[in-house]
Amino acid sequence: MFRNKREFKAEFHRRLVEAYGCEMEQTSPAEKYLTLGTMVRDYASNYWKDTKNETASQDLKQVYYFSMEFLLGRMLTSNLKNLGIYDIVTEGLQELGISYQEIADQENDPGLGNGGLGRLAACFMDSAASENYVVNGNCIRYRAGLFRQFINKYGEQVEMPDMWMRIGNPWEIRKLKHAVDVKFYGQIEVSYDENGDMHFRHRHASHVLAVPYDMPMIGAHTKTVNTLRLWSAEPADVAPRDRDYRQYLSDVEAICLNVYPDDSTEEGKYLRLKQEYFFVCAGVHSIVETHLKNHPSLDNLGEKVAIQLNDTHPVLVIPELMRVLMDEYGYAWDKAWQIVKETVSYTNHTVMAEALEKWPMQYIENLLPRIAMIISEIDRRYCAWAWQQCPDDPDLVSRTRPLRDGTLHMAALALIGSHAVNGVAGIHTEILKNDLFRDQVRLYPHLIQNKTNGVTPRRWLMYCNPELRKLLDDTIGTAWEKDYHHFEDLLKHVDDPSVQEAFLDVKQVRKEKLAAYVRDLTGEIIDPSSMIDTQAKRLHAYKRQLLNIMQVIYLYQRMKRDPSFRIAPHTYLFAAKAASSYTFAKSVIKLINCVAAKINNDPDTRDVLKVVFLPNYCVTMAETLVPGSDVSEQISTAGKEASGTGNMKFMMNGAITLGTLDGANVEIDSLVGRDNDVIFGHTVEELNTLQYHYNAYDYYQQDGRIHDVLDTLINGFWNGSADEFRMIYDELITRNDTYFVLADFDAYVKAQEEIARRYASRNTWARSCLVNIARSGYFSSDRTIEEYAHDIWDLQKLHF
Ligand code: NTF
Repeated sequence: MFRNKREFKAEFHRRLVEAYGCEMEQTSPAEKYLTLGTMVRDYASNYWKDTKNETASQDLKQVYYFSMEFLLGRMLTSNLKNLGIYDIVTEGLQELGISYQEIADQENDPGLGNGGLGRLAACFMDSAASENYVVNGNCIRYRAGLFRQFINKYGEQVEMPDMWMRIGNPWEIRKLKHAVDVKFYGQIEVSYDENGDMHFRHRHASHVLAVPYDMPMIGAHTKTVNTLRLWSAEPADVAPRDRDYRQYLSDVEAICLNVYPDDSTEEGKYLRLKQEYFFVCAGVHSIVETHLKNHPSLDNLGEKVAIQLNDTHPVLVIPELMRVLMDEYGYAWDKAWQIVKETVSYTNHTVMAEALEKWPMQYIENLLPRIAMIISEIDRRYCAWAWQQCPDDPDLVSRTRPLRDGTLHMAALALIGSHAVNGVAGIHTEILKNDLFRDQVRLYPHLIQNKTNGVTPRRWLMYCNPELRKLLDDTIGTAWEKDYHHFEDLLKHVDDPSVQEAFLDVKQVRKEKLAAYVRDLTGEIIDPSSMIDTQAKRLHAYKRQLLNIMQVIYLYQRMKRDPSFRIAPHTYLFAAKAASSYTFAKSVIKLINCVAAKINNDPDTRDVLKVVFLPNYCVTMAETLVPGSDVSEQISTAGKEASGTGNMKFMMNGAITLGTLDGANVEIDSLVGRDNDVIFGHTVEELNTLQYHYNAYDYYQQDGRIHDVLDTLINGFWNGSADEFRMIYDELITRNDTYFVLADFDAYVKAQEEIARRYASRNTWARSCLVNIARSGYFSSDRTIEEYAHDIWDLQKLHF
């Protein structure tokens, strides 16, 4: 492997010519990217091998993080910087007359997720490797990603396939030797041996071959390289039984075609269940295979392996591991159950009722007959046990058992089969304990714990905002880069005017970069000296992008009506994908775009008010959007956003949170104090009372601002059609405003006024931003991973 710039240049040149059979100058940027990516992967391969060997020789416990999503973002820069070879490579390329940026821009974001849950998994992979914990990912290799979002001339979202691997994926390695046979459908034949023991044979199954592709997860400034294993479905070498051959091929193909386009509602699709079992079965098989290479039996599996279930999507790990232990390795039920519970733990990421997965048992009986038998037995044993625990509350059993009215409740199964369950922010965990899983807390008082989410400060500060990194290095030294506690060293400097000025300069540079990005992407010109206020996250009613755009409409109407009223220049940026079947969310996107089209073209207001919707929000966009924003919109209905992680990224880059007391905003608020954020709106407790007497129509009647804003939704003001946004109007008025948008409107307008007031005093504003950065160390995913390792996984670090 290359050790310096000279060797890098020679090797890069040699590899390009050998791979493409032409002069280096004739290769395309994509070919250069693939070559460079492959070189970097190979560079990491020695460390990768060492990590595997050392894990085995130190007989270390390792974690498998099962997640349907890993929203990695581009890997090239992150890998180069984590490996410490960024300078060698970029300078080497420059000497060869090649632009690094042009090469880096060839990389597509891997289409392996939806939103927060998948991005969290990616931050965890970075932190675990960087902290020398052996944590491997287990996921699906989706070929067409989620979707690429495009906005048409009517302002509507259009979905296009995200063929992210079209140019190839240099990071992955196909590992055919570890392929796994996964069985669906068929029947279970039961027989008894001479001892009376039962045996189960899966007959007439439809076989699918799960082929793993491994991606290295490279730690920063360490030799630890973990594995993200992506499973790909291929036709098996077994004749399909009783089914049409071409149908079989297309059924297999469908399994890894795309990510379910929804991170908050469960569509209940059969294919989704197939995906879930597919990657669970393959993942469990490879864990067992690896374990048995180094240990004589599976008796100590729970001591050497931890399996983390990222939400309920992989919960079939519980019955699948039972199946393997009993049917393939002859364990009795009780011993197998003990091993499963020791091994498995579960993270809940949402309390939204529609997002809590439920499956008709009939689907499972049909698709996974042996798994269905095991689930029924788990349910039967659970009922018998729980009945004895709480004889005073006979209904408790029926409220908490996994099988209710022929439906499998995945969260209930996860709770029973795990030794630890966690929420993702303080308030969320309290809601789990006091509300969603209240009954289970009676049965297992110590089961539920909190692990507040985090984000990796490498991708989300050091690499995406080098200007801020330099300011921190110059001000407090570099200790914060390796130890998140040292972010707080900045507190000593927040009152220093020269640091404040330097921060404002950094922000200005980042805002100019963002403005250029917005112009290239949308053609819109935004003013980099205006206050840039950003809401970037999936589009969902509870996140209330609607409240945000309503406030914009209100400002516009007020300025139109009263020429003496003018705001300081504001730019409102939105970026959000809506699930393809989520009509309401798509309607909000259209509203934002229609509002933007009108306001941005109005000479009366366009110098002070600008609205831009940025299409196709993704990790790469966030890397420019977050550092360039002044205000971080975190305005979900209290109690609905489990944590949020965008809030942490904005904070880390010196944006001020404008938010409700929801998710991790609560912790941000207690860390920075009310002088350094703007909090508004009803609290969870207040909403718990208000819900019984809430009447949205009263707000419409009594608040002229709300009245005027809502009327534009049904009078054709935005695009000439009176019915275009009636659905939104009806949700607020006829359906009584499920997410209390109108109840929080007044407070939100005042909060916007407050933040504008603060923004006007540049030095106090800068001071607040610095306090936010200083306090953001707590939200490093290095801290979160330490807590999982200590409290849930009982995991030791790898020593090199
Ligand atoms: C999301 N959940 C939550 O909605 C976010 O608040 C949270 O920050 C992330 O998880 C990460 O914990 C989901 O995506 C899902 F799928 F559970 F709905």
